[in-house]
Amino acid sequence: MTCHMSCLIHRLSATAAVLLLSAACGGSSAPVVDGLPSGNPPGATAPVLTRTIVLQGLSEPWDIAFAADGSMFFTEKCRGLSVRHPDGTVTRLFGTSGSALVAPDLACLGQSGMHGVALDPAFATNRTLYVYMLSTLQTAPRTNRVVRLVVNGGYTSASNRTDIVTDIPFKDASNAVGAAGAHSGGRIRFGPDGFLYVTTGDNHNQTLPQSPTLLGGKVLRITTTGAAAPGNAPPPGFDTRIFTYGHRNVQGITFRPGTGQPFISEHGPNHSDEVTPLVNGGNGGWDPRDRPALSCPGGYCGYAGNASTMPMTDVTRFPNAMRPSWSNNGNSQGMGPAVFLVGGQWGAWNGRLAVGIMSASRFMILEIDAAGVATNVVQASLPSARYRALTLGPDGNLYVATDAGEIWRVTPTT
Ligand SMILES: [Ca+2]
Repeated sequence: MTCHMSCLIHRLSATAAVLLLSAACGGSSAPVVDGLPSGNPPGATAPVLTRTIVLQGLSEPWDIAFAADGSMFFTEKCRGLSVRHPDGTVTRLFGTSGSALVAPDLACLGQSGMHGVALDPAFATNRTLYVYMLSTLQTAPRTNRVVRLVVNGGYTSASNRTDIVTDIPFKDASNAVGAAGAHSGGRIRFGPDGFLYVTTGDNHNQTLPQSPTLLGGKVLRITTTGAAAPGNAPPPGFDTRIFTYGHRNVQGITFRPGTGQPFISEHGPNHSDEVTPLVNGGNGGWDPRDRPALSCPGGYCGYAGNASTMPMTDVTRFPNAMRPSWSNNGNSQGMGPAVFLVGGQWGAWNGRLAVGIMSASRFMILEIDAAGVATNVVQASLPSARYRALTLGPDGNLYVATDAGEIWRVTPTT
């Protein structure tokens, strides 16, 4: 399944078409100086992108993480965690049979399975990393977990498995609104504060997003042992691992250069995908509980209304809800991962937010002002694909995983 970098190269124009600004933006499209540390030089232009297929023939790759030496970890939803060595060979480290360390409890059902992967900030010395996975260790109901592992110096074995979060809800059975396994979230990333952020989903369960104690529909912020990060400020009575709540199915989390503020990307139902800057203790305003004005199969109203009657950010019920930077102009197009682009090699896109769209199969670049509002949204000229993972490599390039089983290297030149 390994494809050397020379096997397929497409040189693509990044000339981008300006799309409609979101109704949620309401701002001007004037350039904004947003205090990014590297700044964009006057006259910076959008980069030209060169796409190289790094791996192909994978089984639903879900996330990517790099060590500083260029070793590339990646997950496959139904197989587990592997690493691509700098010479291009691949070792299966943790997961189903054939992995160096087998996880007999790894389950794969619907949208769920092995999802996010993140390396410890001290990986170079402690060789520790983390994955998010569906586990059968708790049989009724099964749960999503965050699992900590240690990888040996040669990247050929994994050991010291410790499950640091074991109680993230999972949709164990189909119901009136969809299949089992839906809405598990699953992106994990270390923030610049050194804590691990874990995104979860609502499981098609009406009670989860606003629940103070159940961890679905949340962003967690935890230590490397799974404890609540000091400083988390959810409302009184909440599980203190909760950083923000009131989410639907958070697929991406990334940290703004210069400020460190986390931004998430989130699926909408039949409307309104959202990018949202997070505030510690904040409510994302998603509340799919039953209500008299709507007919809601199974009590889950998430699909029953529209952007007015079942908003992704319900400012009527929750006046202080965190406002999105951008919503998908009233549509849901399957918003997937997001990452801030960093470095002068990105030209005018340095500091902008890249967002992968899955069902609409496109790749978006958002310029976001100092207040967190998207002021300019363009579509990059990359091929149509279901963009599942976006990760910056230590080489300054962007790495992309697609549901078609490929991992791309996207190299910018200006
Ligand atoms: Ca929201």
